[in-house]
Parts: sequence; C-alpha cells; structure tokens
Amino acid sequence: MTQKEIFEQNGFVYVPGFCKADELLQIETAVERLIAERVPLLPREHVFYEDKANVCTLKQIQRLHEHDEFFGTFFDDKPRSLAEELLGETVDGKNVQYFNKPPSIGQATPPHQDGFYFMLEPCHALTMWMALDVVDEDNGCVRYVRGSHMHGMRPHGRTQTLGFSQGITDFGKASDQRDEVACPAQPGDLLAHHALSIHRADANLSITRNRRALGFIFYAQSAREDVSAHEAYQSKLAVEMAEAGKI
Ligand SMILES: O=C(O)CCC(=O)C(=O)O
Repeated sequence: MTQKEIFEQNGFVYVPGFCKADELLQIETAVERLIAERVPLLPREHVFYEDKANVCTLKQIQRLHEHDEFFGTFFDDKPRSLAEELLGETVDGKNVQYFNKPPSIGQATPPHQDGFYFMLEPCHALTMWMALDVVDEDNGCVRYVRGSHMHGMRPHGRTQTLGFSQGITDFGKASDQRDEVACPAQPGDLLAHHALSIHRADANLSITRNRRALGFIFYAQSAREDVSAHEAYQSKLAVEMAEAGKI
C-alpha cells in the first residue's frame, strides 16, 4: 500500500526516518537557538510551561515558522510535499509547534481530534508529529484510534491541560480500546494523522528522558475555516489561562 492509502485507511501513517541525522542536527541547532534567543521575547500565549515559574519545564511553543526563518523554510519543503501527497490537494501551512513532556512532570495529552480545534468545513486537514527524542510507552508515545477519522467528530469538553484545552468527553468506548495503537518513534520518525483521527498520549513517567517533538499543521485548500469563531475561542482561552495563572 502507498503512504496515502495507509493514511486514508487508518487515519494515520508512520514514516520512519523522515529526517536523517544531518537534518536533525540542523533542527536541534535551530530549536536551541529559538529557546535561548526568541522564547523569552514571545507573547505568553505562544509559550507554555508545566510550571511557569520554572523555565526548565517548557512544554509547548506555538508558531515556530513565524519566529525563526529556519522553521518557515523547513515547513514549506518536505512536510508540505508530504501533506499534499496525503491529502491529495494543495495545502496551506498553518502552524509549526514544539512539544515537550519533561521527565516525571510531563502531563498526559487528553484524547482529542485536531479538527475540533481547527473549525473547518469540510474537515480536510492533517497534523504531522516528528520525534526529536526516543519516544516510547514509558515517556508517553502518541496513540491513535485506528480508523476513527471515518466516524465524524466526537463530543469535546474543556480540559485543564495547558495546550490541549479540549478532550473527547465520551472516550473509552469498547471500539476506542480495541482499535488504539501505540506509536513509539525514534528521532526523525514522523507520524501524520488526519484531523478527525482520535489520538492521545500518556504522561512522561520516565525519570530522566525528555519527550520532544515538532508538530506541523496543514489545511487542504478546499477546507473553509471559521476564522472569527476560531479567533474568538483563542482569545477567550488566552484570557482564561492568564486569569488562572497558567501563562
Ligand atoms: O505530543 C502530544 O502528546 C500530542 C500531539 C498532538 O496531539 C498533535 O500534534 O495533534
């Protein structure tokens, strides 16, 4: 089967070795530069910490492609080509994200469908997730419910997880349990999932290992975004998080 056929059938596809050692080295250098030089200057709603009083607990950075040219150029290259191949049409690059689950304190990612956050009609979009560290069951690998992208949007409700504000409220049905697949990954391996694919990840239970990754979001050009609803939600969320002292 081709990557596109696997993606269409399962709602996700695993691409081992999407980035090789030389590319990973460039990415690591750019991540280090971003964290040292740009992160301290970014708007607070673009940078999340598990504990905002401790910079070692950095857990998420948003919109890397706007903050550092390296990520803008990279985003537009191999990830865009793969997104167009998988979605079968021209795409708009929407977001590059950095994720970490710091050892011992990195929280679980609640079960969700990215399309719930995206607010698209039709919901034709995908997210790529590329490991920067060795990621396995111990430090919280991504888990997909195979085939879930074919069954529409599930109900979501507010969570208390910073960076993942919405979770599926009826998750845990027999089919969720039966069809869930854990996806361990090596640095440079990439997972791409459809915006309706249900996924989640456990907390980082390891004592010493980070669990870093990059995310790339693309919308198919045929997908129409409810821009005002999306912006209104983002602003409301930023106010709520600031009031709760989380950002
Ligand atoms: O890193 C994670 O735990 C989850 C990432 C995710 O949900 C996504 O990229 O859509």
